[in-house]
Amino acid sequence: MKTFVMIPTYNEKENIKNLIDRILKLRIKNLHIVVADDNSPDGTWKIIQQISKKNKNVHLLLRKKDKGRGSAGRDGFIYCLRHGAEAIVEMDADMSHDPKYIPSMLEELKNADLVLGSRRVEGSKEIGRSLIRKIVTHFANMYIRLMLGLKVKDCNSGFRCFKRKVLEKINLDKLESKGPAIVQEVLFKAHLKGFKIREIPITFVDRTKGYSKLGIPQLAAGYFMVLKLKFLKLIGGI
Ligand SMILES: Nc1nc2c(ncn2[C@@H]2O[C@H](COP(=O)(O)OP(=O)(O)OP(=O)(O)O)[C@@H](O)[C@H]2O)c(=O)[nH]1
Ligand SMILES: [Mg+2]
Repeated sequence: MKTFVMIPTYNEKENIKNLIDRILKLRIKNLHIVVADDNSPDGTWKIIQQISKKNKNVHLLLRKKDKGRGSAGRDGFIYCLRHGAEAIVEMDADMSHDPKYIPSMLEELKNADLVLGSRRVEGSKEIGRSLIRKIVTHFANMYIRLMLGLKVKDCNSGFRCFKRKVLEKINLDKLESKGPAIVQEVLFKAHLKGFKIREIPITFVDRTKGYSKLGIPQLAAGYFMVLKLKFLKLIGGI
């Protein structure tokens, strides 16, 4: 099965090489990696470019316009579909998502259309997160589940594995979120299309290198986007 791992990056020079090495070490057959980098000022893209020169399965998608976690994710997904991906794994570059779970996610894809690496099912763990951050995530998760009528336990997981047909069906060109709310938007749209979603437990480790791009403005924009999605659904806009 042709599999693409899609990683959005912004200023991840301390993490990206290590992450790519660890994914390649899994030696998964027919695996490609595409990194959607927004022309990071720290030169992350140069590192990816160098690796891609030596390894034809590593691809750099260098984006210079329409920056943001959301549009980078969208373009990354479009790249995967155009290059014939049958399964697509989405993950962060900051080492919070351990590549060791990729084989189990791909295995679970036999029983589902979308598999989430979840922090909220039996066997999940979170390491290194402050209490305040855990509380914020807990309430964000409750709010999203309630507003969007989602059944899954971890609505905020950016570590997940899609069958090609899920990304084909959700109309990537029409995604609203320019920022990190794309994670919830894609999940919501997959849910509305009736795809089967399953969660597998992961141990999530807070980033130790580089810095988080998720601040209060991004969180607020995310809450607003959830409201907007609910409204669009009510008026039949999605
Ligand atoms: N291309 C692109 N990638 C981004 C952008 N913002 C964040 N990312 C990447 O998206 C992933 C998640 O971003 P993080 O900053 O770790 O945010 P988070 O995981 O939601 O929040 P933390 O839990 O605090 O780390 C990382 O791989 C980032 O490098 C952006 O504007 N453009
Ligand atoms: Mg992170």
